[in-house]
Amino acid sequence: MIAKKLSEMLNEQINKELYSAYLYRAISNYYAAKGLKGFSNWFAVQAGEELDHAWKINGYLIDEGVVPVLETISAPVGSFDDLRAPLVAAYEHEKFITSSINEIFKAADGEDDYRTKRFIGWFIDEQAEEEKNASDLVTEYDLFGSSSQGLFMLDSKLGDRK
Ligand code: OFO
Repeated sequence: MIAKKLSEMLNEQINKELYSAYLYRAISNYYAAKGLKGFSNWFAVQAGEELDHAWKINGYLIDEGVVPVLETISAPVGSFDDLRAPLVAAYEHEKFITSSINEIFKAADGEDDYRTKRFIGWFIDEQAEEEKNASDLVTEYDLFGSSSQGLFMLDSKLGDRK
C-alpha cells in the first residue's frame, strides 16, 4: 500500500498539473488575442497534455486504493508584458514542475516504493522533453521573433503541433 506522505504528494501533483493546464490555456488565450494562431495552438495542445497528466496521476492513486481529493485551482496570470514573457513563464514553470516530480521520486525511493518510482519515471522523461521544448521556444523566439517575417515563420511552425 502506498505511503500516506507519497499519496499526498501525488494528490498535490494533480493540482499542479491542472494549474499547468490553466496557465497554458491562459497563454494560449493571450496569443490568440494577439493574432498569433500558431503560438496559441501550441499552448492549447500543451494545456490538453497537462490535463492528461493530471488524470494519469488520478488513475494511479485510484489503482493504489486512494481516493484523490480535487482541490481548488489557482487562477493563472493572464496578462504579459510582451510576446516573449509567456515563453519565459512557461519555461520557468516547467522547471518548477520538474523539481516537484523529482521530489516525488525521491520520496518514493525513501519508501522503497518501486511501483511509484516506475510510475513517476514516466513523468521524469516527460519533463525532460517539455523543459527542452520550452527552452527551445525561448531560444527560437530570441533568434527570429524580432522581425515580422521571423515571427510569421515561427507562428506557422507552432501551428503544426497536434
Ligand atoms: Fe505535466 O508536463 Fe510539464 O508541466
